[in-house]
Amino acid sequence: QKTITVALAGNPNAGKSSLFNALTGAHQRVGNFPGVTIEKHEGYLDYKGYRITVVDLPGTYSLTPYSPEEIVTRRFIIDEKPDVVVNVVEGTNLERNLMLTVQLMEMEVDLLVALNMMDEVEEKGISIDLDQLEQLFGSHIVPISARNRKGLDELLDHIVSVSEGRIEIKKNKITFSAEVEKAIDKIALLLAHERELDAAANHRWLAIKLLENDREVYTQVQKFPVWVKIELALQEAITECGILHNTDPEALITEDRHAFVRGAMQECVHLPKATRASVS
Ligand code: GDP
Ligand code: K
Repeated sequence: QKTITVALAGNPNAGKSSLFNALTGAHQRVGNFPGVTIEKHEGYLDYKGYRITVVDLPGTYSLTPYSPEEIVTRRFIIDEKPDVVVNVVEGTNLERNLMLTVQLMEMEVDLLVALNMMDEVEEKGISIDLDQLEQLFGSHIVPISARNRKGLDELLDHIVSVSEGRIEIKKNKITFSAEVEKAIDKIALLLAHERELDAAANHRWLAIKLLENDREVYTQVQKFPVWVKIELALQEAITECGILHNTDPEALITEDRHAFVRGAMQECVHLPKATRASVS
């Protein structure tokens, strides 16, 4: 039987467990992620000739290594290489949720966005320009309501299409500030020439993480001969960002992500016009 592995990622309360339950029903088991006490919920369903395994990753706001949830999430994505990552996003709380979407985008995975709580989005009269949002994020966006089991077949069809390569995920990249981009390019190139690094490693992502002072990635890369040169490039980036922006690369990267998300919100999301109070 053909198989597809799907990982669900999203902010706490985005509706991941609801979606997980709606998809896998009784076919679930609970284990642990390696090395941590975080529960791993795994289940499966059979759909159009595929056995689709669904792993519910812990809820996270970010992909920094500052909480076990975040470490588990990104390790799973990097090490287990799920065929599709479904980012469950709360449609009524898009701005905060899209900050994680951006970071998943940076991992250059095959990403689908399940825009959840569409019932509430409609009830509140929020309009979301899905086409434009897809353009900006380079991922397909599937509106769903996990609690009402709406849009699930569309989501599953998308999952199958992505895994069969019939839907192309554009893997858009955010453009960070010029000094950060320069440093990313330099460090990524150094990493590309490091023979000791795993051939499948994502150089751009590692470079971004190093500029963010990511201690996990630091530990990983520090043992390579190329580290001396990377350290110089990092120092140079810190100096330049200090002179030009009065801040460090880490803060600049976060600001740039926020700016990207805010721009997307302005372009794509329209809150209802204030309705006149009824006189009843
Ligand atoms: P998780 O933390 O991401 O696993 O989120 P849950 O699945 O526990 O959902 C968080 C809350 O949102 C719960 O109260 C759910 O009942 C509710 N919820 C989930 N999906 C939907 C939906 O499509 N529409 C609405 N209105 N509520 C939802
Ligand atoms: K929950």
